Amino acid sequence: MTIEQKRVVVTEIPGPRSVALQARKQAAVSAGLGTTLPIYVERAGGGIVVDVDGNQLIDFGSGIAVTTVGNAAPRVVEAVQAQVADFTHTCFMVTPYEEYLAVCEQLNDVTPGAHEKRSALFNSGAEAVENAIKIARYHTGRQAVVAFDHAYHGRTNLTMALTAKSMPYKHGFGPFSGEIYRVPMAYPYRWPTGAERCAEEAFEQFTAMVHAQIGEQDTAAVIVEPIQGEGGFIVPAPGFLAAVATWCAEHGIVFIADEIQSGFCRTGDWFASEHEGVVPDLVTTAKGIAGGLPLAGVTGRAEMMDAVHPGGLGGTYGGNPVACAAALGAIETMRADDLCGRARHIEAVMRPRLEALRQRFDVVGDARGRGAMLAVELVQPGGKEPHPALAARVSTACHREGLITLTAGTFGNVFRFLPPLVIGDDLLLEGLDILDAAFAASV
Ligand code: PLZ
Repeated sequence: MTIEQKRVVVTEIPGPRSVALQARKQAAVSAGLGTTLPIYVERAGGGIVVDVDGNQLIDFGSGIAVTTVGNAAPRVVEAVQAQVADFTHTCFMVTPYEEYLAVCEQLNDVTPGAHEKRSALFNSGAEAVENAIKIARYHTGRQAVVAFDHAYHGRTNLTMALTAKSMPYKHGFGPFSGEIYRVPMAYPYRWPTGAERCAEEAFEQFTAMVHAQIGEQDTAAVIVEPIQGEGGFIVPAPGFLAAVATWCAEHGIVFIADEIQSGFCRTGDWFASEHEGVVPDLVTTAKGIAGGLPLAGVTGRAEMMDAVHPGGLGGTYGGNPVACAAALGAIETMRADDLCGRARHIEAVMRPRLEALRQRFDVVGDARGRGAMLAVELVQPGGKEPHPALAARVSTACHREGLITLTAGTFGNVFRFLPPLVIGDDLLLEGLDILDAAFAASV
């Protein structure tokens, strides 16, 4: 069923039905699961999410960068319906099926680099990251893994160790997996000596720390998000990623790009690494890959991916046939509808408006990102002290008007935008108007 691409607010947000469901949630669901915006969803498509009270909200979140092709995207629906009627599971490790192969072929094709590649499929981003680390350790025979400040890689034990932020991700959940080391990120806006010096100095610190604290010969992998997601949409200073990747290659260290949030057309390229001219050894993918069905992948150099003994990788559900069918429908949509081009168009529409916000309000310290992965960082007046309270106020104001927005950042002070790439310009502009008004009312 197609949904009219129009914002409609008919009750307070959340409305009475959503409020009742949220009360049921409290009685039935672990309190450990938070809610950004407690409207309960009935249907969604294009740039609109319809709730149980009949409100139609503009979607600037895509379920955290997942519904890149839109919710219930036609090619995804068609592929899933056909597959679910044929068979739903056999376990790829027991009796395999072609859809899994086709997704791996697509991943080998669309990820950066023309070298020989192999892929393996999993269920979630965190599981893909876990497996990328397993493969890197196996291939190198080394143990240490280097991650960056502001990194987010997941909520499982190993990926919590890789994730930088304590609250809410790590607090109380230790002890964490060993042999994980953290180095500073080349974060231009907050680099102590200024953005100009950021790439060079961050690279110097990175090499010095790995050399002194771990030893290159003991380092299995460096893992990095080419644009950091949960950590605040931090775009590393230009040249930094390429320098790290080159240095890793010189020392036999596996360079892993975590493209789980930034991949699949989100930043205007198939993968964010491309913009920096970086060819990672291993790439982790999830989120946008399958239009909302749970699927994740590790793709990389054949000699690394094939190093592991048969049976060393796997899982009951990894590469489930229905999720694979969805991925094939989603990837076809990205190609046929040039969603990378759409992401660049969204940037062309949104960036000037975010830049205008920065000019107008001194509490908007930075406007950044790429493609349809954009953000503003909010700070206290007259300085750079993070301003999470303002981010919360602007969020609430947007939500009340029927605009789904997300925050992010180590300090909770980043307002991020991840619209589905199929959103229409009119909804995009209306969302930006709501944002403007929310800032004007909240600052
Ligand atoms: N790597 C770069 O962005 C997931 C987390 C939401 P999973 N980000 C959204 C939350 O609060 O749990 C993510 C990511 C990057 C890994 C992951 C983990 O992916 O599919 O959530 O396991």
